[in-house]
Amino acid sequence: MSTKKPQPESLLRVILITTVVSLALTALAAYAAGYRFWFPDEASTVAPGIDRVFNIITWISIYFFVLIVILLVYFVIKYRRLTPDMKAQGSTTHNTPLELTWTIIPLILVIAIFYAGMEGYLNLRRSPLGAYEVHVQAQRWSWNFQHRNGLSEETLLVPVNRPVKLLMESSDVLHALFIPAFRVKQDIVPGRITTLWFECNQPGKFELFCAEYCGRDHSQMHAVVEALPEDQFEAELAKRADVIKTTPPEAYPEYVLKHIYPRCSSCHSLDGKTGTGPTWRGVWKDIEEGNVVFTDGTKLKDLTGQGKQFESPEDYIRDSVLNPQNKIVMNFTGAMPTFKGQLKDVEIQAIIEMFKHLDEFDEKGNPKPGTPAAERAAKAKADAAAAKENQLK
Ligand code: HEC
Ligand SMILES: [Cu+2]
Repeated sequence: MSTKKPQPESLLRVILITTVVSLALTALAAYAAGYRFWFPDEASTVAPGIDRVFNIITWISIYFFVLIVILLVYFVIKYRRLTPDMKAQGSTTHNTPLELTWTIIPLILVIAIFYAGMEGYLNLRRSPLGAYEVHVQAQRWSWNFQHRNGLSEETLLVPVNRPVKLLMESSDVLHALFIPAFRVKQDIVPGRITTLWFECNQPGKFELFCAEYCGRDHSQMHAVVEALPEDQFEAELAKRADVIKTTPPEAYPEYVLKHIYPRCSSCHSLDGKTGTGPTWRGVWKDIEEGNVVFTDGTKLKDLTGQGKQFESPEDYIRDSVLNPQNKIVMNFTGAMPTFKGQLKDVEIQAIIEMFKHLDEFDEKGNPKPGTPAAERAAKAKADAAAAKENQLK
């Protein structure tokens, strides 16, 4: 049997045909898959550009994958060993046009990809002048977003069609703020302020994650970005900053469970289960009676009273929130971050009220039937419905 040495011309023809076939296959797949089928909404000004670069790189990779696999299979079959005594043949060692082609085309491609990537990167690093600034505090395991008017929340309220700049700090370990719909992500490093900017282009609610997965509960650091049209944004900002002021003291427990507890919930449960921190179920009784024991063997009872470390049980709660490292509860570690500078005096007041009335709420933080809290909730619901009715008229 005569074994022909492959001719460079026939090889070139095969490669050319395969190239065209795989290009056609890739184009067909790209068309069938639809544009950005694997992504959430493009809700920021930079999102379309980032998706474009991502898609181009992905489809180039898919194209070369198809091309190489087809050629590979073709060559494996065509040049297989036909008989046991068949000898391996010498192959073409050099083909200048072919080598130039596979050097120059990829070179052009990677330069284009680098240019597109660098342009997008530089744009993301430099925030536009006059951006609306929000201070972000990341800590184990929650977010706090602080606005200039004093509003401090675990939801990130932002205006639509206006650049927003986040000034981000961490109270403890590395975190990373990631808003998939905006296609932005930035590490937060303890001891320095990192920044991130975006311009949201549509009203709505978007997910915010911590993308730093080296630690226990970064995956629990969910938050929501709420984007409002500029005119509504200012009004809502003012309204929310004042909610605690307009909340009557008897409604403090539900205020805390709704607005402050999300910042504590990753460590403190309401259902009696021990987490990173002690559960809050029934804890007021222990605090009031001084039955809390600390790691150094001291008992709260012996530390509470006039002139002692804690003036009163209430003072112990206040101190636990502001100086959590002061006294560590037995069987726990000093994992709690301080909330100094984040919670106003009135909010700490409210937290103390919440502890005292927690038995009126179930393990989800909803008022139990028949309690004053349930009556207030029913009344608030009726008021809201009436207000809506009025608005419709
Ligand atoms: C990262 C986890 C974590 C978060 C978040 C957290 N705590 Fe704690 N907390 C702890 C741990 C651990 C302890 C027990 C050790 C200690 O005494 O510091 C504790 C203890 C306390 C105590 C004393 C309880 C007792 O049984 O004596 C209070 C009060 C408290 N936390 C309130 C809060 C409030 C209010 C928030 C939210 C605004 C909060 N904590 C957020 C971890 C956390
Ligand atoms: Cu984190």
